[in-house]
Parts: sequence; C-alpha cells; structure tokens
Amino acid sequence: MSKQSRRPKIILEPAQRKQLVNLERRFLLRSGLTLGAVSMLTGCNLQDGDQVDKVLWAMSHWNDRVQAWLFSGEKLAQTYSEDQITRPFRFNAFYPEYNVPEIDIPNYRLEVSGKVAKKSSWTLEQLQRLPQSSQITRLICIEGWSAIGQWSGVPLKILLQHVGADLKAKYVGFKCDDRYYSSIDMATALHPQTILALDFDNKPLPPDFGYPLRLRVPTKLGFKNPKHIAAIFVTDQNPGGYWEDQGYNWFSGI
Ligand SMILES: Nc1nc2c(c(=O)[nH]1)N[C@H]1C(S)=C(S)[C@@H](COP(=O)(O)O)O[C@H]1N2
Ligand SMILES: [Mo]
Repeated sequence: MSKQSRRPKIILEPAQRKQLVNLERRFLLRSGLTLGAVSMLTGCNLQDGDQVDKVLWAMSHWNDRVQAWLFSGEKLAQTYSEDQITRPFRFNAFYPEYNVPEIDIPNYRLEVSGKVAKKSSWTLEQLQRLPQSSQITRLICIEGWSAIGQWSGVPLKILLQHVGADLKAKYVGFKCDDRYYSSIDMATALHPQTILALDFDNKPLPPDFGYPLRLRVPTKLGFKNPKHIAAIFVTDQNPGGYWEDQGYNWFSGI
C-alpha cells in the first residue's frame, strides 16, 4: 500500500474543512502525526465527519495519558534561592483582584472526603500541626508569564496518609471558595513538592494568593494550583477543572 493511499479520505463541509486544515497546521505538522495516525490514536473516524472538537478533545486525553506515563514521581521541579524571588509577586484569577473572596476564618474547615477511611474536617490549627515543607519554585501561568515565590505547608501526601486515603485511586479533586475547581493525578498528589500551602513568603497566605489554603504543585502549570481550597476529595472519576473543562489540557505538566 502506498503512503498516499493510507491517508483517510475526508468528506467534510467547507467550514469543517477549514477548521481541520487549521488543526493540521497547528498540531499535526508540529507533532509529525498524519491524520491517519490521529484517527488510530483517538478512535475518531474522521471519515464519518467527526467534529474537529471531538478530535481535539480525544487528542488532549491521549496527551494526558502520555504525560502521566512520562511523569516521574521522583523528579523534582527546579528550586531557586531567596534572592531570586519575584517581588512584587503576580496575582491571577478568573476575576479581577478586587473580587478576591473574603474567607471567614474562625469558621474555616477543610473538608476531606471521597475514597478515604476517615472523612474529616480540618481547622487551620490542625493543619499547622502536621509536618511542614518549604519550597522556592517558579509558578508558570499558561498566559505567558512566570514568577518565583516561596511557599510552605503540609505535603499533600501527609494529609492523604492521615485520612487513610486510597492511594491507588486515580485522582484528587479540589473545590474552592470562589467556585474554582481543579484536580490532579495521584502520582502528582504524592509527589514530595506537592504541598497544601498555608504560608507565602514566610507569612500566612494573603487573600490575593489563596488565603487560607492553596495547592502548590510546581510540576504543573499555574491553573492547576487552586487557591482558597474548601474541600479535597479522592476519586476514580476525573473531576476536571475550571479551565480544564474549557479545553486546557488536563495534565498540564511542565
Ligand atoms: N481559587 C482559584 N485558584 C486559582 C485561580 C483562580 O481563579 N481561582 N487561578 C489559577 C491561575 S490561572 C493561576 S496562574 C494561579 C495564580 O496564582 P497567584 O495569584 O498566586 O499568582 O492561580 C490559580 N489558582
Ligand atoms: Mo494561570
């Protein structure tokens, strides 16, 4: 069979055809994949007029699996020295800074549920009494900026062990006080640099940067570092995320 004849014949509407041509330019040429390879990897039968959206989502899910497979639970993200810290640090959220949520601290409880032996709620003091770990790492936002900061808090692995989490479960999900949500794979949740940060720059997290509790995971892009965490749950069903569900690649490892 000649190389040419292995390419699927695609019958598409002109608008779809244009989308597909763009897709091919953006994605396939860069990755060296042909449309034939894409239909094999994604199970999308391009000949049946599958929507380009569907193909892209399938590509992204395939990409998640490859990234998860390549991810080493041991390899550490780069760390920096104190004099490299970015000051002032940069704020980002899906709303402007003046809308940062106000959290009622005396009543604050972190809820932990899902595939755990002990469903529980935690006060900040209880979290502060768990072993702490500190890091100076770079937060990289998909919008094209990055900043080096210092965070400290409880390694997520320690909390998961405390509540008797099923460490063979696939995902850990996070719900935030500003309706934001996100989730990570278990290998990343157990990574030594994945922490539930209570402090930023050696002081309690300021409201802008996620008071009272945020996830700091330097092996992933900024949007997978939820701030103002209210609840954590362990699950086998991918909980998605605020940006993830709008098409940003779910794994987003760096
Ligand atoms: N609760 C919550 N967490 C969030 C966000 C948000 O809008 N709400 N934005 C994310 C994005 S896109 C980035 S880049 C980082 C920014 O963190 P920073 O404000 O500490 O720089 O927070 C992430 N966590
Ligand atoms: Mo971001």
